[in-house]
Amino acid sequence: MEGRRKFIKLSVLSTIASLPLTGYPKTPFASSGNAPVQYKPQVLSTWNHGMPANDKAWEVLGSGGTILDAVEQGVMVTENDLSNLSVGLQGLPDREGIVTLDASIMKGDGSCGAVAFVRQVKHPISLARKVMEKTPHVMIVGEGARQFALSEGMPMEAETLSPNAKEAYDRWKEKANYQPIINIENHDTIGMIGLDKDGSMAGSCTTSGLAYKMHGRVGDSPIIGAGLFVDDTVGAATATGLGEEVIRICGAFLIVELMRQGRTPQEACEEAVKRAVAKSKDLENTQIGFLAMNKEGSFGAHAIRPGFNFAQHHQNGRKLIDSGSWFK
Ligand code: SD4
Repeated sequence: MEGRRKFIKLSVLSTIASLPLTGYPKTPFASSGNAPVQYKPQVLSTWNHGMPANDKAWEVLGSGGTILDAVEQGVMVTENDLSNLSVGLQGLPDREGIVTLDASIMKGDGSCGAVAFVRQVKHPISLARKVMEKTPHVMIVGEGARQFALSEGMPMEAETLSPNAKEAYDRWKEKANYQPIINIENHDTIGMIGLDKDGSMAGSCTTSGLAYKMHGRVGDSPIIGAGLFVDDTVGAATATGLGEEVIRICGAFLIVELMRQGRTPQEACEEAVKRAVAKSKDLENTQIGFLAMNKEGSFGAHAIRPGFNFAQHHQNGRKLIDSGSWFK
């Protein structure tokens, strides 16, 4: 069991491809202890690909959309991005060469929906929203989720790997051993959390999950409380990185509960990272990044190791910010 777990960690960490670097302004993150900065409305997203996703979310908010519309349509940009190998149908497949997607969406009033282990669905985030709005359930998985998407007339795609994913998968199949690349940078799950001018919050999280995972593996991203949690009486949090380690500590829920008890978003993210570090079975090969915002519009982020960043959009601008980390 331990061997298999390690294999999965090593295989994903070794095979994630980079997005092209862009010319976004970069800002080192002010860690806890600094005076809190607050923005309302505000949209935050994980990684570089959060910049175009935030742009879309902002546009949706500006044209009268709700914060839920904004976080859905924002991450759809990433789901559509053919250069992205970790979100959407163009992402890296599992060990059998099959792309399976996970996504969740949540409103600050506790409404939520999720899909996991779903194939062929172009926009899993929209399917998660349909689960939330059109069914009595929170999560639908696998073939049932695919059937639901078909019955809703959602866009579907044939099950062929994108050229980039196929090339990476073919390369992966040639080797039995992988060297981990510990410093995961700019190429991961997108988690987005947003706050509108009236204080309503929503979040979304969508991913193709760990590359070369076992068929049927589900990560933290579609699990409410692990990869995403939103309570607009307190705040919102999302996670990226090795899902098994996030699920173990109920990462996003933990951060929101810590904020409820009075921690700042930054302090809450740092505490969650500490918990993950304490529980980790293989710290040297693990990366997790957390991103949080409270209902006042203060924000925070923290990761196990350097390399995690997040995109921020508010009325005074848009930027990419480097997160602090437990390992320096
Ligand atoms: C998962 N947290 O499936 C997601 C994917 C990710 O680095 O963020 N991978 O575990």
